[in-house]
Amino acid sequence: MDYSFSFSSQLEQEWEWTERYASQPEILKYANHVADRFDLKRDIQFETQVVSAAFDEAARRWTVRTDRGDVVSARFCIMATGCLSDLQVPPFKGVETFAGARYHTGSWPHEGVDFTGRRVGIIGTGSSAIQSIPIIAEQAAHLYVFQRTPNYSVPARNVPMDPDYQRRWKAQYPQHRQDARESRVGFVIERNDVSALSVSAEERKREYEKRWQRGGLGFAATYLDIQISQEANDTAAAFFREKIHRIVRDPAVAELLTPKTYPLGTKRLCVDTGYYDTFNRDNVTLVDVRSAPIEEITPDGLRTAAGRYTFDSLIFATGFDAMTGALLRIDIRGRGGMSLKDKWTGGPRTYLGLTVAGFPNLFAITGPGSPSVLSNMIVSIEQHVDWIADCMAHLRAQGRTTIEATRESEDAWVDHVNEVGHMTLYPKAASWYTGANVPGKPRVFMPYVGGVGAYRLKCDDVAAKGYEGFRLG
Ligand code: NA7
Repeated sequence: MDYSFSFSSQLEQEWEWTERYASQPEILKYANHVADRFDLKRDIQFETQVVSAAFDEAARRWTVRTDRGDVVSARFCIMATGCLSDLQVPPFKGVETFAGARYHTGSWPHEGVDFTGRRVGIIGTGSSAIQSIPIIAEQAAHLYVFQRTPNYSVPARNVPMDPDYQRRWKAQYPQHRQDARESRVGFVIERNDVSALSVSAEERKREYEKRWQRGGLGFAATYLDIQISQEANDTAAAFFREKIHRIVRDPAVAELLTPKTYPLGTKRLCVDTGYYDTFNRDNVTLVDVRSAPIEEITPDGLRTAAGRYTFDSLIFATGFDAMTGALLRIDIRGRGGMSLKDKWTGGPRTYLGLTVAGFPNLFAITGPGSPSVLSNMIVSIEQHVDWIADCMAHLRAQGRTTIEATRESEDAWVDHVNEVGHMTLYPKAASWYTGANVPGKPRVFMPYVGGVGAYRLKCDDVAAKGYEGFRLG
């Protein structure tokens, strides 16, 4: 109910969700429904990759080129390229030699894959792996899970949608949407505005248990200081350790599955259905590739520093070049032919996560420096879409042709994003939030952690002040 578009009340009322967490086919059906209902497909060119976008200073327009040879001239260029769309496959030696079927969780065949009777290897244990592993394990003859870093995962407690719940939500949709927009993360979760350290150990355990039973991402909001105090965070981590050891029968496997090297929530908290329990199956082997890294992919499997594993299907659940990857794959050039790649060699720099100094009339939807991946993406996407549309209308009404962030406002925003990020525990994890998962990527905490509601107020305030921090031309 929360993870859906809010721009049309008819759409909200007519669409029926069938589960607490809709699965991929249902989300795809929803996306297609939205596109058809609002007749969007006539404006979409599919199967096309944009290869470059260059700002023509004389014409004050963008020239966009595609891999199909299209050349498009446009006043504005809006990058809606996604934060998690540029697949990441680590440069393992021998990857091309693997003779069996290869998959990446981020580009899964739409018709599905049946692993019945197959021996399968999966590299990675992030959200995508954690959601896939229990399903693949039920089919496969054997599943090898190659884990470098264990993750914290909360049960999803997915259930069929309760019709009464859906009816109640629909009756109060405007209020729910308003609450989401003003919230910290773009959806309303029960928050405790007290420190984890201000209550007794018994009370903490009761509260953690309540959230564990309820399921879902709200766990990280159990106490005010879980994301900012290591000591508070340790209490939540200890709760997880106990849970994992209770679920997983083999204590050595349980220990391997227990995160130890980063605070809870500083890598994206995962949500699963039967993940830890899957490691009690006879046909599942957890392989620690932290102590013995993968050395080579071979035609029939892979070799680590400690042993050989043979399988006939290989799944990369190795994530994405997050937040900047899709943008930088396009040759984007602003004033004076400056490339975005050069400008961002030390990490992304934006004003409000929406715009870049030196790149007039270029907007990024949920760009680095905005709440983006730390929020309900749809709420954040809609906020950016509305802000950009209002901005374009304002320029037209004022007879202006360009808008461009000033260097000073960009510098100040980058400093602010850093300052707030470093008030939290997030930078302690080698996560994709900081670019740590991509070899050679600069280590910068990219999303804005100041909160969806506060960020919206800031963006609205900038607009109300006649686009403060921008130069209008
Ligand atoms: P993630 O969360 O980036 O997970 C990728 C996983 O792949 C993670 O466990 C990585 O371990 C692992 N990985 C990456 N490179 C290697 C190498 N070289 N060797 C071994 N293991 C490796 O991607 P997901 O697709 O699961 O989720 C992305 C987001 O989508 C998620 O956060 C949600 O917001 C939705 P590492 O932790 O780096 O040691």
